[in-house]
Amino acid sequence: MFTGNSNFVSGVDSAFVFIIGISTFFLVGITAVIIYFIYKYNSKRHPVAEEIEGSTRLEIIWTIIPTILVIMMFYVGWHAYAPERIIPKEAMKVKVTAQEWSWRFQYENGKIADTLYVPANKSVALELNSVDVIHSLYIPAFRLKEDVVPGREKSMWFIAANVGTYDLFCAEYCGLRHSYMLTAVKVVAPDQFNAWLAAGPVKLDSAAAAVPGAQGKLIIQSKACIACHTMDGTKLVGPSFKGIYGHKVIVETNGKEREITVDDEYIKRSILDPTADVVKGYLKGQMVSYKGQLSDEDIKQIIEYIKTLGAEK
Ligand code: HEC
Ligand SMILES: [Cu+2]
Repeated sequence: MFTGNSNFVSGVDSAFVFIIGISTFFLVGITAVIIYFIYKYNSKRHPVAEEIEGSTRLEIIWTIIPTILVIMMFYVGWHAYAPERIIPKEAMKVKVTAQEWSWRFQYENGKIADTLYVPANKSVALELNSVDVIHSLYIPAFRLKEDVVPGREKSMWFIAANVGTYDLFCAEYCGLRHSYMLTAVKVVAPDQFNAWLAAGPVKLDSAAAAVPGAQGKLIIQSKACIACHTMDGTKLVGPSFKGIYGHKVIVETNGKEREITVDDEYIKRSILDPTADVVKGYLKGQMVSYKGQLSDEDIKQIIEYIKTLGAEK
């Protein structure tokens, strides 16, 4: 259908090569003339300065030729970039939420993932939202980059040509863990994509699922909880899950501090209503509710997993 990994690659690459080509030609040409003049008009050879008249012919040439070249560069660039603004109506919509410091992709059926799954050879439109600062969604292999600005509706689209995995990351320095905003676009065959979309959160086969907490770990990874929570005791945006189960934690409830023990009910409340009990030392409102995105069964699995994460804090 087209060369390169997306429908925009050949246009953007041609514009790039064209402009770099012209620039290189002039860089080499002008440098050569400078060196030649340094030699030719050296003061030893030309001790007396000489006055020269202007040359109308030369001036016309060096005005017209660069003007034509600049217009050609504009045309090549326009031709490559203008189609990025025309989003096809039939494109599959994915809502993208950027947040310090993760990406969330939500599909029309409500499925949420931290990796952008797309079918090959189908137009995909990304609706870009930021809940905090300015981020920038960059997929180098597709030659696509667009700022994600809070309070502004922005979008981008593409057709991925080849099955494969490509980097997707934030290209706008957005704070301390900006570099954590690295994930992938997974381009898969259309029937494989439909199967993925129809399936709920990823399920393990029975042998792997028998390991305590295995399913919960997968959910925590696929729902991007790990953008803010670690399993090894390191604090990120939120507290680490290591050793919290069965231990006491100081939370603020309705403005009052109280001590509670982490149990099933507390974890469930933390996930569905994160602002009810805010862990001391962390900011209220950083974590958003996962109501409607996680089933009771998912939450049970997450709790099973947290239980396996060591006892010491
Ligand atoms: C944007 C960052 C962010 C994401 C994403 C996030 N959380 Fe949180 N989480 C926090 C913060 C901040 C706190 C502490 C403040 C509070 O209690 O609201 C917290 C608190 C918690 C607590 C209570 C921990 C304790 O030590 O008492 C649990 C349990 C929890 N989160 C689970 C989850 C799960 C499960 C997910 C994914 C489905 C998730 N979080 C996604 C930021 C996040
Ligand atoms: Cu960012």
